[in-house]
Amino acid sequence: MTRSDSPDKRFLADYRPYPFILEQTTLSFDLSPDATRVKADLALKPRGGAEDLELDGGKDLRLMSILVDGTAPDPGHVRRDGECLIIAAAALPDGPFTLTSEVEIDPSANTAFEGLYISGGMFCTQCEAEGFRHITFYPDRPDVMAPFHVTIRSDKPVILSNGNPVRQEEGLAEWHDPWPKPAYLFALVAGDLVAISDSFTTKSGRDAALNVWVRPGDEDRAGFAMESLIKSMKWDEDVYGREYDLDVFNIVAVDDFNMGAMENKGLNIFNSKLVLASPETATDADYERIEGVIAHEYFHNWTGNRITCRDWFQLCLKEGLTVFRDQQFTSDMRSAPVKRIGDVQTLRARQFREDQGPLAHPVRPEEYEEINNFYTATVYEKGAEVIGMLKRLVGDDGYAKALDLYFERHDGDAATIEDWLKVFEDATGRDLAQFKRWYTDAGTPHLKMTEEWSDDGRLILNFSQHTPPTPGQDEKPPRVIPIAVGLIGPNGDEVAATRMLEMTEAEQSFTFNDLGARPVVSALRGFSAPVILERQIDNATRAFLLAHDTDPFARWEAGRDLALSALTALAQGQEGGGEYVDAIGQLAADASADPAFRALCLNLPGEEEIATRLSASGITPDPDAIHMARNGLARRVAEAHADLLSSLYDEMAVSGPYSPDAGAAARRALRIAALGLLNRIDRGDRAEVLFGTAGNMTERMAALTCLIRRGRGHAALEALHQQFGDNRLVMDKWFAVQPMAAPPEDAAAIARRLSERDDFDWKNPNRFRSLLGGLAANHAGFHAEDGAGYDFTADWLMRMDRVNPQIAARLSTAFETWPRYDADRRSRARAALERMAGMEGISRNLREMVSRMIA
Ligand code: 0A1
Ligand code: ZN
Repeated sequence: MTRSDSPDKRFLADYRPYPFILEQTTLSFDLSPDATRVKADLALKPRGGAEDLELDGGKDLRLMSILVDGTAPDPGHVRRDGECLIIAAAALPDGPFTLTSEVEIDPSANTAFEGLYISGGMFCTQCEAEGFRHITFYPDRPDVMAPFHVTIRSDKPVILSNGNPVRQEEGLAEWHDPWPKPAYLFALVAGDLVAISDSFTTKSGRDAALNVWVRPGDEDRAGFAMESLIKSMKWDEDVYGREYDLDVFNIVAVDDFNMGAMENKGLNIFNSKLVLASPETATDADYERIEGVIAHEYFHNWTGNRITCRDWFQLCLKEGLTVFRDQQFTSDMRSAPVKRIGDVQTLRARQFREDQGPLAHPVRPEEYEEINNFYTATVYEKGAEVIGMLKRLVGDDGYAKALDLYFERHDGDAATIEDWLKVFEDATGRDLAQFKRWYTDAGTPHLKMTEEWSDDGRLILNFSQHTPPTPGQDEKPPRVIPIAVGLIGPNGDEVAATRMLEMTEAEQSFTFNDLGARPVVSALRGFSAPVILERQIDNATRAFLLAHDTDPFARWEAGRDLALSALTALAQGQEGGGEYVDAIGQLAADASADPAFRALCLNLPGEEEIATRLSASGITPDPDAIHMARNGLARRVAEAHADLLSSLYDEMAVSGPYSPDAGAAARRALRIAALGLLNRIDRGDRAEVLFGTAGNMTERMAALTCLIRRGRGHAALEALHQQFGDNRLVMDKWFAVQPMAAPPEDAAAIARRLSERDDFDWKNPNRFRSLLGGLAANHAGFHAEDGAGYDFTADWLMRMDRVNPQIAARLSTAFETWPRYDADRRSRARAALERMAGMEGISRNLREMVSRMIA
């Protein structure tokens, strides 16, 4: 694709600095639901020669006036061109000047939740990536940074913006943010809010007031978010030496939010599901996620805000690094091995899936049509993996040195991946030219390993790497792959501790000498690189590793492999599973192992993962066969270990008041894993008792899921609705679990019935995601042979696209695996995609996604 024949695309290669320097941004808001006035004074200075001034501004901005140094320019020098306002160079002075504009906007009509909008009567904003252009005319690009001074008039009692408060009086607030920032970090909130408050003193003695703002009535569910914030602030000082830099840090919870949360400077705005938690309404997973996302947004203050991205192609610069940091934080707060295993599961479920399909793209893409479509698992999660690999290659000290240099050298900058890698090169003396391919080349490498043993005690490991082509990238030169390997002797003792092999060639061998007896190889320990490891290994060896490996990830992986090899065989009508059933029983009985680890091992791989494994080996997955194979194996585990599971279920009950800490959550996780298996043979009796007696949402949701799976969910669903009908977050779970746990053949019909309810408030992103995401999570249901899952999803995506294109585009990824299924399913999925593509007035967001998927 060349640039000239794709005018809708943006290309990394076209980057050019903004021709003006923005020295100061002064904004004044007069808030009103349908006629908000925004006045902007921009202190600008030309960088060099005479250039037209181009400002971004959506068609939804009503321009009331425009002045250059206080005077209206000749109307012939001002024009609007698409999403731009252009002031001709002829109308501008040679030196510094102030551009003043006034616009009117209608927040009440903003259903896309981008820019200034209203949620539950509260004014709030979302400006990343390009929302600010729906607020005022502005150079809306991350490399244009300025200090902001903001005055807001509103009758709302609480009025917030970025930075430090300057003036607060009835009907008016003034905020000043001294740290230069790009427009995407701007935020404003005005509403009837209450705060829970605390404070933090940084290590150099600066006091910061902390507030978590929620709607009145929600205060008692905000405490955990505050605790998480304080832990994050402390951790970033201890581990990265990063201090907070303003007098206040505000967090606001809003009900209508397209994503998880947003790191606006000093004023983080959160989806309320990532703030509000109580034992009765939130699960252990919700608590862990809240802690992690609060940390993530806080960590952005340095990795994202103090150092931002030069352009949106560099998104992984802030996101990959900040995800990496929040993963480190969670490992420190909870169990590091369990966190690592969870992260790998997510990576495989979301990023490997993306990489294997039509939406594959590099961690740093080189072109896009709609940047909001690139907030992906590849940019975020693979971006974090790439940093993990860098750290493994340069070592902990090298990483610490490089990060210190990064903060020192780039504070206040809008930086690039080149800057990032240069810092590592300068701090450690390493050449990272080949490593950079992890950023530029899409696709998941397949890493093949074979062993050669000779009786003189020598073991040779032969590796070869190969990355399948991805859209627009046929050739994949070899990458640097850190492969962590350990060796286990036949008696189960480790005979060689973890060694980091550094593969740089397409094929490469590594030798281990002086070994007494042939060891078992524990490869890719800690998941040292985001690759697909292919090795010849029999089930006995897998079971041996599951019993003896000293690396918890590799140990879990051995069990996973055992399960997957059984499930893929069963799904193809072959025999299998005996070794898995035996080995898993031993592990479940091992009281010395962390309950969370045992729970992870007891949970069978999901149907989606089985399908992915089959298709990676060139086999067309049959969703119904997979569903039956998985059910069958789970039932065999339950039958073989009924007594053990039943005693685990009883023993793991946690007494006393609920605590979301890792220890208690681990016990509940194991208890629930046992329940899920026992549910296959006890007709749902345990689940029914648990649903009625549990005092926490973790166990109640698990019990509810079990009941639905046994066709006994009706009364429990009624009861939950009775109790929590007015709690949006609980009702989101209620909407999600029904299509998710339904028998595949009913899933689409159930989703459709739910979508007809009055309380299916579909314009609320959480509610929409619950229902459509719930169906998409039911693998055999979404991919039902008659196409009902595809049709239902396409119908609603088209409806949503007119209201909120970002959400429609995001959920369209339900279709991203369609090319791997059989011809019938493919033609039904393609028809649904084509129906969407042909929709009149389709948004740029959805159009880009659908056309990439059909291409
Ligand atoms: N930067 C945020 C993610 C985010 C991106 C886009 C949004 O609106 C379109 C909202 C949030 C983060 O990484 O948490
Ligand atoms: Zn982020």
